[in-house]
Amino acid sequence: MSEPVTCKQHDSVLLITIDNPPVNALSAAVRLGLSKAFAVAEQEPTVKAVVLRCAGRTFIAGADITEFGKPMQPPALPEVLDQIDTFTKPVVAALHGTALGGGFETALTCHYRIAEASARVGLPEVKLGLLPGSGGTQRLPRLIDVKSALDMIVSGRQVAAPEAMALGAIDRIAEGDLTEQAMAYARELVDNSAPLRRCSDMAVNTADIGATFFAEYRTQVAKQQRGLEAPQACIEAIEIATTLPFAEGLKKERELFLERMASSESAALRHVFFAERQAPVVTDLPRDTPKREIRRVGIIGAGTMGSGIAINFLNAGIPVTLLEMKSEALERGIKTIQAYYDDRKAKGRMSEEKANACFARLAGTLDYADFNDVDLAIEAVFENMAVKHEVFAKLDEVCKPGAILATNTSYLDVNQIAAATSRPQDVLGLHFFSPAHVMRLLEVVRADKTADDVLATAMKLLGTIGKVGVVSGVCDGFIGNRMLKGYGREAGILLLEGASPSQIDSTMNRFGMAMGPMAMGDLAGLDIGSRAREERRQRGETVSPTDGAVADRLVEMGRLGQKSGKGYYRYEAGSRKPILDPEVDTVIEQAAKQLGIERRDISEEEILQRLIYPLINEAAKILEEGIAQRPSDIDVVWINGYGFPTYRGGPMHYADSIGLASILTTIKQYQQRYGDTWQAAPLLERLVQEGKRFSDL
Ligand code: 3H9
Repeated sequence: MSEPVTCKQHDSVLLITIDNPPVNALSAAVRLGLSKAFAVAEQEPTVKAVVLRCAGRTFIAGADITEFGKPMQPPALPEVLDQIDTFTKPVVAALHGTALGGGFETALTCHYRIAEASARVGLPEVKLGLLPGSGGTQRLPRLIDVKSALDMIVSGRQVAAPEAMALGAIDRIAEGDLTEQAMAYARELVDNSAPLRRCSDMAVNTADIGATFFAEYRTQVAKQQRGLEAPQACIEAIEIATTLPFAEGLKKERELFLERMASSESAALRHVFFAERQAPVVTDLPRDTPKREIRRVGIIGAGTMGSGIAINFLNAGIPVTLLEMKSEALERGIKTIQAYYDDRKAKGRMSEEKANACFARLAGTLDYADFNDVDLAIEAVFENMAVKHEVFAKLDEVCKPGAILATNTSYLDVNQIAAATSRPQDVLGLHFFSPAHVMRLLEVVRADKTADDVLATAMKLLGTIGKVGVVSGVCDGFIGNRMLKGYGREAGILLLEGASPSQIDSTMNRFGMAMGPMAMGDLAGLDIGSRAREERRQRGETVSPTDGAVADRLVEMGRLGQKSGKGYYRYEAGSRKPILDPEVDTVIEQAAKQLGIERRDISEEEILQRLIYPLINEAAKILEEGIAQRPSDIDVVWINGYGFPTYRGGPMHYADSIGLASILTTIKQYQQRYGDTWQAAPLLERLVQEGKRFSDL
C-alpha cells in the first residue's frame, strides 16, 4: 500500500501531500505520516517553509470516524497539531473540497491558509454528537469573532471560502492552480520573513460579548436543538476560550470531547451517519449495474404530492411534464409550484435567476400523449387500486420503451400495479413523504419483477434529487407506514384507557419525536385513517372496535384535523398551534364507555413502551421477511420520514441500546394483557436467545 503522507521539496519549500481516499480522513497512518514529516522538516535546514495539501477530491474531511469507539492508535491528533503549531517555519494549508472537523482544525493550526474559491470549511462535529476535539473551539474564536465562531461550531454548517475569508478564517483565495499558489505564498512568507501566525498566540476579542451573552445563547440553543447535549458542550468550550489561556482551554476542550465521545448521543449520531451512507447500497445489486438516463420526468397528479415531487426534479435541473385531468387542477398545481419559487426568491433562499430557470423547466399538460418522451413517469394520484390500474395501463400505452414507471403509493401492492402493464420489469414504487420537496426520505419499492437497472437508476437518482433512500420490498405500508400502524393503534387505545391527547403527545415530544401521534394525525387528516379502516371493513377484514375508535367519532363530527380547524385539538384560523378542547375529552370518555373500557391513570413509561415497542417488534418482522435489507435502513426511514430523534439513532439502534431481552419481556407482558397484536416477532425471540443485537445482523 502506498504511503498516505508523502513529501517533496521544491527549493526551500516542502510540499506535504496527504493521499488517503476517499476523503483524506485523519486515520492513524495519516497522523503518523504527518508527525514524521513535520519532525523531519523541522530538522532539515534547507526547508524554510511547508505547504500542506491533499490529493484527490478534498482536503482532510475530519478525523476518521470509523476509528471512533475503538482503542486509539497513537499519535493522537492534538499531539500532531501541537507539532504543527510549534513548528518554527511558516506552514501554509492549501484547501480544496471540504476542510471539515479535524481537517479544518489542522488548517487552523497551520500558520496561513489559502483556499480554492469553491472550497468549504466547517466544524461539523456537533452533528456527530461531539465538539471539535483538536483545538477548533479554542483556535477559531481567536481567529474570527466569537459570535461567528459560535455560529459555525454550534450549527456545524459549512462555510464557503469567500465567506470564511471575510470572517478571517482564510487568508487568501487561489486564483489559479492551488498548489502552485500555495507554494508561491510560502516563498513570499519566507522572503518577507513573515511572522508565524499561530492562533495559540492570539487573544480572544471579547469586546462585543456582554456578561449575559453565553447564558442567553445557551437558552436559545436549548430551545432550537431540543434534547441535544453536544451543542451545549460546544458553547461551554467556546466560553472557556474567552476566559482561560490557550493551553488550559485546549485541555478542557479535550476533556469535554472525550466525554461526548463516550455519550449515547454521539454513538447514535455516528450510527446514523454511516446508516445513511449505507442505505443506498442494494446488497444484491452489483455496483456496475447499468443505469438508464433520466432526462425528463412526467408526473401524474398535480395535487400537494405531485407538485412537491415535481419541485425535486426541477431543482435538480431535470425538466418535468405535469399531467392532470382537468385544467383547473393543473393550474392549481402549477400555481403551487410557482408560489414555492416566489417564496424562495422572497426569502433570499434562491436567486431570481435560479428560481426562474427551475420554474421554466415545468410544462403542464392534460394529455397523456405528452408523456411520449419522459424517461421516468411518477404517478401521484388517489390511493385506490382501480385508479392506479387505469393510470398504469395508460402509461403502458403512451410511454416509450425503457421508460421507468413509478407509483408513489404509500400502501398499495406494487406487484398488482405493475401487473396492469405489459412491462412489469420497468415498474417500481417511489414513495415520497409529504411535503415531498422538504422531506429527505424516499422509500424505493422493489417489486417482484423490477429490473436491476431500474432499481439501480432509482438509487442513483436519490443522490441527484438530494434524498436519502431506502429499498423496501412489497408489503402493506412498506417499511415506515407498516410500522406506523401499531404505533397509531396503541395511541388510540391509550386514549380510551385514560391518557389524554396532550399527555401522549407531550410524552413523545419529551422522548424526542418531532411530533406526537395526535398532532401528527391532525396534520395528516384524521379522515385518511378512517377511510382506510372503512376500506378494510369493506374488503371483509376485521377491524378491532378499539382501532381508531376516537378518530372515527371525531371524523363523524367533521373534526378532520388541522384542515377543518379541529381534530384531536382545536386550531385558531391560520395557526398550527394545537389548543386543548374539552369536547374531545367528552368524545373519548363516551367512546371508552361504549366499549366498556375502564379509564385509569397511565404512566409516561407505559405510553412510551406501548408506542415504541410495537415499532421495534414490527421492524423485526419486516427484517425477517426481507422487506428491509438491514436494521440501519429502518432507522434511516424513521429518522428521516417520521421525526424519530436522531440522537436515539432510530428504533433499531434505540432497541439495542436498551437491550432486546428487556423489550421482549415487556412485549410478552403486554401480549398477556392485550392478546396477539403483541405477539413477539420470531426474530426478536431468536436474537434474545442468542444474546445478540439488531446491529449483529
Ligand atoms: C472530527 O473530525 C473530530 C475532531 O474534531 C477531533 C478528533 C480528535 N471518516 O459522504 P460521502 C466516508 S469528527 C471516515 O458519501 P460526499 C463515507 O462513509 C469528523 N469515513 O461523500 C463514505 O464511505 P463509503 C468531522 C468518512 O462527497 C465516503 O467517505 N468530519 C469520513 O457526499 C464518501 O462520503 C465530518 O463529520 C470520515 N470523517 O461527502 C465530515 N467522511 O463510500 C463527515 C466521509 O464507504 N463527512 N467518510 O460509503 C462528510 O460530511 C462527507 O462525507 C463529505 C463528503 C462532505 C466529506
